[in-house]
Amino acid sequence: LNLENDLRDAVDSDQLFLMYQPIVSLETGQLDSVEALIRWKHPVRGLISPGDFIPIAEETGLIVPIGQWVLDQACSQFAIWQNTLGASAPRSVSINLSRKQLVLEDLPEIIRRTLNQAGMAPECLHLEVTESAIMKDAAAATRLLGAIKEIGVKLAIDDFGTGYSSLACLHQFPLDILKIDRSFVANIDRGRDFAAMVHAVAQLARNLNIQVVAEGIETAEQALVLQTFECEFGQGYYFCRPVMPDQLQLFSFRPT
Ligand code: G
Ligand code: G
Ligand code: NA
Repeated sequence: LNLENDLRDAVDSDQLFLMYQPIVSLETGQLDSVEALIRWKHPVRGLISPGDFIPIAEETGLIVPIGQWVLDQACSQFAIWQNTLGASAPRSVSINLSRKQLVLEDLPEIIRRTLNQAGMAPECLHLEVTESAIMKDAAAATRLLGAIKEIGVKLAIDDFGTGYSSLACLHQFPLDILKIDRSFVANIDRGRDFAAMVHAVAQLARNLNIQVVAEGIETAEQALVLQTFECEFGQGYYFCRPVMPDQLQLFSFRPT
C-alpha cells in the first residue's frame, strides 16, 4: 500500500509516461494542439491514473521532480513532432500544473531554460491551471503567472465553471485560453440551461479575447451545438482519445 515509495522510484525508473490528446478546430476537425496527460505504469499494479497519484505527489513534494519531468518530456516531444511532422505537427502542447507548482518561485526560470533547451518558441507551450489551484493563494499565483506570461508562454484556465470564482479568475489572471469543463459539455444537448451557460461563456471569452476549448466532447451532436456557439476548439473522445506520441501522425478526424 506504500504508493509513496513506489512513486519515488517511478520517477527514476521510467515508469511514468505522457499520452497526448488532440485539441481540434471545431470548424474543420483538424488537429490544432495537444494536451499532455501523465500516466504511471506500476510494475505490479499496472496502469495508475493521475487522479490517484497526483494527490500523493502533491502531499509528498514529489510533484516538483514529476512536474519538471513532464515539462522536459513534453517540450522535447514537441521538438520531435516539429522535426518529423512538419506542417502537420501540433501548433502547441499544453501541460497541467498542479496547485503546488504555483508556489515554486523558480518555475519561470525553469520554464525559460527548458524552452531554450528544446529550441521551442514560448507561445507553443500552454500551461493549464485550474480555478481552484489559482484561487487557493491568488496573490502568489498572480505573481508567478505574471512572470510566466512575460516569457511568452500561454495560460489556460482548466475545468472552467467548476470553481467558486470563475468570473473573478477571468479578470484577475492574464489568461489566454479558457477550457469549458466537460460537465457542461456533457449536458449541452440535454438541457437548455447548460446550453445557455456554455453559449454565454463562449461569448464572454470572445469579448475578452480569450480562446475557448470545450472539453469532453463525446458526440457529434455536442460538437455541432458548440460549433453553432462559435466555440473555436474542442477536445474529447468523439475526436480522439489520448494517444502515444508516435500515434499522433495517424490522427485524422472524419465526422460520423
Ligand atoms: O488523463 P486523466 O483524465 O486520467 O487525468 C485526470 C486528471 O489528472 C486531470 O484532471 C488532469 O488535469 C490531471 N493530470 C494529467 N496529467 C497531469 C500532469 O502532468 N500534471 C498534473 N499536475 N496533473 C495532471
Ligand atoms: O481535468 P482535465 O481537463 O485535465 O481532464 C483531462 C482528462 O479528461 C483526461 O484524463 C482525459 O483522459 C479525460 N477526457 C478527455 N476526453 C474525454 C471525454 O470525451 N470524456 C471523458 N469522460 N473524459 C475525457
Ligand atoms: Na487539463
